[in-house]
Amino acid sequence: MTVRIGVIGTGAIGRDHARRIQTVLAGGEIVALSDVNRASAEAVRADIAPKAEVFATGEELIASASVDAVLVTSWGTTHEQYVLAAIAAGKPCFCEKPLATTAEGARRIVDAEVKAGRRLVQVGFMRRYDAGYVALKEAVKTHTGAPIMVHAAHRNPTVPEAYITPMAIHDTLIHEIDVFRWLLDDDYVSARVIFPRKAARSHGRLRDPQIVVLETAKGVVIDVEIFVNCHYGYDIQCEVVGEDGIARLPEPMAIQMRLGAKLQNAILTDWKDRFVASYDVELQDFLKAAAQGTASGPTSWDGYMAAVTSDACVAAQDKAGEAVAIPHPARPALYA
Ligand code: NAI
Ligand code: ISE
Repeated sequence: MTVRIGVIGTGAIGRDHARRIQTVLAGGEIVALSDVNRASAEAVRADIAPKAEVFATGEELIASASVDAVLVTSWGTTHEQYVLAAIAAGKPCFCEKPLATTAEGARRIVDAEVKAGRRLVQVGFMRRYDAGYVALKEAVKTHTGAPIMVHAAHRNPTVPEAYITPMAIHDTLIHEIDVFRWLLDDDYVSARVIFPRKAARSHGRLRDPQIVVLETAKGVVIDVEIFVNCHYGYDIQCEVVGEDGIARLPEPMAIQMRLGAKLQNAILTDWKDRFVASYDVELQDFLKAAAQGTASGPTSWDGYMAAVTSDACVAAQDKAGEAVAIPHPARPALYA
């Protein structure tokens, strides 16, 4: 079966996901596009999916009988309305992170899906599909002994002017929030945020870099440096310290060169290249489940728990290093 897909939000990642569904993956076809900037949807149709219909609104796209499943790749603040509409229409929905920019919004999605009685939502936490993180999880499970600490860094070379201090949490750290919960099979109990001096390349509404310290229910302490004006490249680092040893996330493959009296390894600059393989695998997983009228992979519950943690981290940004407690709501049976 070919799953007929509609894409809402045809910017950087919407366009890239449309490309992979049209040209890389099996079992899906882009039949519908929508963007508040109609010209962007038209451009994706022209370049990638010439047979697709362009809809004036995301809601019309979701309601269309020609659409079986939906990709929500618009700005984070707009995800909730489209995911709720897809659930109401009974259509599988892949939603880019964050599921919603607040825990309240993510909870409404959980409640709607629970009411629908079946999984319809996959959240775009692609790191769970990354070969490096999968190998790291296996190494932690079988070799390092029980984890004690995690040291991590999430560095972007630059971000747009519209990217402001809380986005370092719900747009960027959200990946670490989800992947460490999965990697450690644990939940968070508190968050602290520490600000070093502001980097010169940052702008007025962005305090960058920042260090987030998360503590888990099992007592693991995780420190994550978020530095989104690091200038030199797109760099994701992670080291798990266990009772018996240490495991590190592998570096992306790069040819090592001896040139001009230097030993060199190129560093990537774009998230699109760093996680290209994991985006392919996560969306193939989505297409497979959508063909059965359901969803798999990271759940709305995972999206909600990430949002609960992210709310606490945003609150902690104003607490001068003080810890903010992270609640543990009861998990509905649908996500057992
Ligand atoms: P972008 O700004 O390049 O594209 C977003 C598009 O959504 C724009 O074309 C915009 O006009 C459109 N849009 C905004 N509001 C809309 C609405 N109400 N209805 C329809 N269209 C709307 O942003 P980008 O980088 O593509 O990010 C989109 C989403 O994907 C964000 O939630 C972001 O966090 C997520 N993302 C995830 C990544 C990952 O690694 N998993 C990487 C990059 C983005
Ligand atoms: C972007 O939206 C992503 O999701 C990237 O993976 C992340 O590294 C970046 O910081 C976000 O802005």
